[in-house]
Amino acid sequence: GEQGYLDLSKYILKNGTKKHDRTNTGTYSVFGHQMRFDLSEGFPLLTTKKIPFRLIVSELLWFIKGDTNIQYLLQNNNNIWNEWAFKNWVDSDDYEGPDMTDFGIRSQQDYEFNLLYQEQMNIFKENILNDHVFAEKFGDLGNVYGKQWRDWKTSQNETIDQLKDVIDLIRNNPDSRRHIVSAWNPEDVPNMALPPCHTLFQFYVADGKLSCQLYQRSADMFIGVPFNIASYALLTHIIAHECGLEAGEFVHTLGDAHIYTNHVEQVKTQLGRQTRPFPALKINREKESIFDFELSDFELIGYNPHPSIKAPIAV
Ligand code: THF
Repeated sequence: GEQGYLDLSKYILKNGTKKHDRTNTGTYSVFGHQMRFDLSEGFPLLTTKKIPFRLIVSELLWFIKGDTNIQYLLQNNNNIWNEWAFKNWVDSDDYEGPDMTDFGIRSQQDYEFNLLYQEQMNIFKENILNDHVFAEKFGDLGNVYGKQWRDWKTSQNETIDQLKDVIDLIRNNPDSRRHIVSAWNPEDVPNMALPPCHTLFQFYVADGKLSCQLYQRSADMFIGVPFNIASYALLTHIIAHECGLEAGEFVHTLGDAHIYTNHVEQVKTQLGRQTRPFPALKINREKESIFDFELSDFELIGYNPHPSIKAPIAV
């Protein structure tokens, strides 16, 4: 449950190795850890800080659609992937504004620069929303999750719909040990804005319940992990619904589990809070296929979290 998440955060602060990382922020890091969430005990949306559930739903629906363009996210007022698409634009020959090299780290350290950055980001978002040609060129993150889940390209120039296939296999052969979806496509990794952090997941059926285990190679404990837990819990619920099963457990296995050095104070604030009961998830049971769900088909009952805690995202 949530305590397992808090215990790991505490452990990383105390025992993590200080490591340098791609984003030049610096992290405290440990390698190899597992958390378990029993989905029959409630929906695992953290209560020690408020997590915006609607962002988790729209991101998951975006993956399920096989979409890789942030235009859909922006249309749903979801900004969580903006920085990675923005980077493609400011690195391109089409970009004519002020220099945005290392905008992630500079926007946190330099107030004047941050104003320029916000201005360019707003222009970027407007263009993505209102200019289709621009959106096609710069809104696309490359062959990220949605592409690999729904439209994996084979060497024979065919495509594999891993998500549809895994659902068919769960229904037709629930005892199979091959209920796997991989987002890690080694040949395609260079063609992605960011190689997948949630690398591979497996489903498991026993006693009429569907469980899911995720292997996450890189885990941003404070910002990303609460989203990732809720996202895979939601995916497990809707696939269980489609297959006529109950939701079992979500098992979350982490590779490099880290806390960014500029999240330490926020983590300490969170660790000082008492956990509350998880909410319940209500889904529109009239929808039969996971490919038909929309934002309005999901509702949380009894989510009463502590206030949100702001933290900068490392780009
Ligand atoms: N990069 C890094 N450094 N950490 C990540 O967790 C991460 N992801 C995705 C891709 N790259 C990553 C992006 N997911 C937020 C949440 C999830 C994200 C990115 C950003 C975020 O800013 N959350 C805020 C709320 C934002 C809002 O309200 O608009 C928060 O406080 O939780 C992990 O897969």
